[in-house]
Amino acid sequence: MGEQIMSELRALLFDVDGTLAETEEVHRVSFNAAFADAGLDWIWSVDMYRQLLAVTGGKERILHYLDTYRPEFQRPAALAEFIAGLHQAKTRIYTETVARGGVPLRPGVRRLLDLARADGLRLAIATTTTPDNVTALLKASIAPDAESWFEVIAAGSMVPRKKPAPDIYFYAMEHMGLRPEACLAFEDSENGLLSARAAGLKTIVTVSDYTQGHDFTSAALLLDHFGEPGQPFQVLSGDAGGATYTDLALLQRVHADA
Ligand code: XBP
Ligand code: MG
Repeated sequence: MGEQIMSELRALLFDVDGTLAETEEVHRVSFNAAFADAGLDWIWSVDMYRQLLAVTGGKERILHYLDTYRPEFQRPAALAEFIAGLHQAKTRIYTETVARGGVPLRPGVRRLLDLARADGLRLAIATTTTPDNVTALLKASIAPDAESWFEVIAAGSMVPRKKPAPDIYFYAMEHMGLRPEACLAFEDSENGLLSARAAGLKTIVTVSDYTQGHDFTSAALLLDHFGEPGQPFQVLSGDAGGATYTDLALLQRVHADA
């Protein structure tokens, strides 16, 4: 029987969109504003965007939209540059929107970050979104110095393959010098869960507005949100041991469970 590697919990690796905050609706509105500013009649409805989120990465998502829904669109010769320009415009709109505030953290996120920092747990970000988007959200929704709370902010095209590939999680752990056994990942989507699991990480999932109905079979614990003392979470699958909100004891329990 191989020796079971039992590491202590050293680090928490957080996804961003849908996990730290319900940002995808702001992304969707920003995409539509960029399309309109470019004189394009592309409008991504909520239902359309829910489908498009199967593809991670905004530039990849735009190409997927053209391939799948707009075969008639007269593609410019320099298509990659055209898409990159649209995406840069979208990112500017998104970051300006987020910087104005009004995109709150999801329940329990701030409390969990504060508990982790007080306990000496190391923190990292592992996200598909563009780094500028992370900066805008952390500064506006957590604290002006919040970027320094995270040892690594692994984001977007820092890796060759986006989620569901594990690359972004490997990148974060490599920069922290940690093995997956010493970490927990936090995600909101099927692609994110697949990515974290492929990197060998136990993962807690908090379902978000756009990821209801995804396959979360391999989640160590599935919740509707992290909960607060006065706002109990709902356990959708897994064993929270009777806890009604996420605290370090629950994280330690999930991490220790086989
Ligand atoms: C979510 C994504 C991103 C965002 C849009 O990332 O897949 O593509 O939807 O951001 P995660 P960009 O859940 O891993 O945080 O347009 O910058 O890609
Ligand atoms: Mg996400």
